[in-house]
Amino acid sequence: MGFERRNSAISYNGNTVNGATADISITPRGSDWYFAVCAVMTVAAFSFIGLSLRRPRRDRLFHYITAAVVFVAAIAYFSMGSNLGFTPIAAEYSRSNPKVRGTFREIFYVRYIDWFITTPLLLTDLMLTAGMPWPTIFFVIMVDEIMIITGLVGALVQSVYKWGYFAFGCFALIYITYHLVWESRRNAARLGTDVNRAFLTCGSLTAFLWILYPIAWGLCEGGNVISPDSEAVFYGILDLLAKPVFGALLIWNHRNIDLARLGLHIRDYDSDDMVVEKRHGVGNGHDGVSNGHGNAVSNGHSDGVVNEQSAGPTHIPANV
Ligand code: RET
Repeated sequence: MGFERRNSAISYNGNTVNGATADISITPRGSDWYFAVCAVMTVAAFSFIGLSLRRPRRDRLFHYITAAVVFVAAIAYFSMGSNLGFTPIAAEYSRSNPKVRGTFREIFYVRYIDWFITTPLLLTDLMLTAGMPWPTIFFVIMVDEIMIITGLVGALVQSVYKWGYFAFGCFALIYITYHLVWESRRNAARLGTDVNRAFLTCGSLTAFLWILYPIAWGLCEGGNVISPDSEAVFYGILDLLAKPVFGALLIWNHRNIDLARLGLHIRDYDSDDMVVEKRHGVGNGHDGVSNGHGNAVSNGHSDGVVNEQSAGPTHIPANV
């Protein structure tokens, strides 16, 4: 190509791990792509945090959940770009295509660690938007964790039994999809047109994308049909859509939705009547809807200790 390739992560970290050498593995181009996705995730993470600072602390729930998702993804993508976070696994199927010919395929288990942390957060984002009760959210997350772990174990198994794990994972995904497209959708529809629109936008994106993940798995870790570089692109595009794009849509759609309408009653010291009452002699006039700067000063620990005697029904406006 006429220029010196500077990404030497693969030669640096090598393909030999746990006593085996992955001969079906990413090339420097795959590594470049992983690093590029890492960069996008990082920029998205700081953007979501930046946006959160424009809101009062008690309105930042969706910013924080979504920022956590992309921070975790950024680190997973850093690992994969660096040719780390994988183990060589003997491929069940030997292919003649030179791109996937070989004995040991590079299996990135770090992907599943990422998903184990981030998919419950994405489901929380969605199901809180739909105003679902927490026991339902809890159980759907448990099923989600079964899905991710069966995918991981299946990817690490080299015999045909890997498809058994895959099948468990697919059942779990069917259950999750049912909850999103049926139960949560119906619940969101009752909460108003703007909540409904927020849920439909993000929920349908999720339902569509999540179904593509097992297809990618079948072609990559499962069937060894497409190369690790193509695997990087396939999962990479899915992850970009499912995390930063999903997150931006979610945060945008939530801009005018009061969390109380979703059944979320979040209190902040600045808007807590009892605390304001105690403090108001000090003349500290922070209002709950200010930009959040200076909140750190106003939530001194002495304020946090609520004086039982003052816990009467007196309502003093937060912005006295
Ligand atoms: C696996 C294999 C086992 C069967 C199924 C899977 C589904 C995975 C999904 C992953 C979603 C990941 C997301 C990541 C965040 O960005 C584990 C591939 C059904 C749906 C959304």
